[in-house]
Amino acid sequence: MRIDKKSIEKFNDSLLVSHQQKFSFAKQTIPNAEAIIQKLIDFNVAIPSWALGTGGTRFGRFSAAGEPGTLEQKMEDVGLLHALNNASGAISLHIPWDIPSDYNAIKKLAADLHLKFDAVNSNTFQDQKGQALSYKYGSLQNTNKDIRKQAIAHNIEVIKHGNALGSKALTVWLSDGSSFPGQLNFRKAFQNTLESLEEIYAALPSDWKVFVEYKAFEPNFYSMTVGDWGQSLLYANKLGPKAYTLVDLGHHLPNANIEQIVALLMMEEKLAGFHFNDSKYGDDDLTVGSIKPYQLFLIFNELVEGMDARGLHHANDLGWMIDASHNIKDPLEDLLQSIEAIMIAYAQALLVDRKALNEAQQNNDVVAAQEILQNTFRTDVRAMVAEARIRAGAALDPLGYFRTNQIRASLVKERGNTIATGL
Ligand code: PSV
Ligand code: MN
Repeated sequence: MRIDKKSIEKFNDSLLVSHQQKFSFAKQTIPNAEAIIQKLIDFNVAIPSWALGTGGTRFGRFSAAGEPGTLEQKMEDVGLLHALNNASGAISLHIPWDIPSDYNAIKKLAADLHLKFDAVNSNTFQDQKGQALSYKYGSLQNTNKDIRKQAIAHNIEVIKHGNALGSKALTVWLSDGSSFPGQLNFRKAFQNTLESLEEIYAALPSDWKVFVEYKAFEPNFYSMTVGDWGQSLLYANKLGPKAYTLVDLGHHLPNANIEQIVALLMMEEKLAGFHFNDSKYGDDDLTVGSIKPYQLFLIFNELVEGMDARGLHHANDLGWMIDASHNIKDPLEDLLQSIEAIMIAYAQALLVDRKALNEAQQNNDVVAAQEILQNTFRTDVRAMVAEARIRAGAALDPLGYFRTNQIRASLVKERGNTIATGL
């Protein structure tokens, strides 16, 4: 299913008067409004192929109808999102869930939908049907060399698929670790993992990067072999300039100061980018900004400050992606909400008065520093974000369009009771 530009225009027209009132107020009160709008038009967040279907917990999965059953349909879903919000112009594939059967046809479909291929992801956290050796006790860390070799070969195969499609990065997330004290020699597990990663690194095309994603716990509950940003950074530093640390917001222990982690990784030129989501307890994979919107803003505040300090291009120089699971919401509605939350946090971070904040920090004026950040966070930038969308030919209110035009009902009619592959 494709969304017709004319129907978006018609929908926008019905909301235009009220939007223009809000936008003209925002424009009068926000300095540099035009420059901010251009940055919002340029900004894009990749959608993971595995987030287009209903996820589940270990207790059950309540699938909805009309989920994408094929890679092509997953891409069409991302195309729908992108047509509505002009901010979802890339898809991230997970191998072997999304192995393309015809690269050229998939590339053509991507071009038709104005989509790029973001980082490709390897999967050594599950055993696949017919797989010779099991990852039950880990993959790149495994004490058995043949298992490590199999996992290395899989990662190299993922690079080949990604390269054929035009991806430029491999994301490695390992479930490797241990669930009981004594199960693992930590040093040997680290060394095996490093040696395995070195072989994968050597297979990267010259213009590729490898992103090492860390996670504090789950599925292993005593130790994770890439358990935090320190460990990931160790691997990235030892591997070389093409290796970076990837931050998934749900992969920290409670109350971790993620904005500080981000600032320091950027300082070290080792921040790969993000898997955005939100959480209350652990890797809850909830809608971005649904639980801790202020934390999201604080992260973007550090990002904008750090990217500007290093002269980075906001839209292109870091990897922006969502990694979420939708257990009770329609996945597409959830993703629209997540992107909106990201755009709002980014817009607010662009508004921060950096000069005043610097001064407050320099003078140890704690009260002023807090006022600057909180006043900015409390500024309503929704009309700015909507204006950026309108100017790019997308929907003023993407979720409103999705509901008014009953997009899910059309997908169910078209696809039937399909269930997406993935987790
Ligand atoms: C692991 O929890 C993770 O965050 C990794 O990014 C995986 O690739 C993804 O979720 C899907 O399982
Ligand atoms: Mn992730």
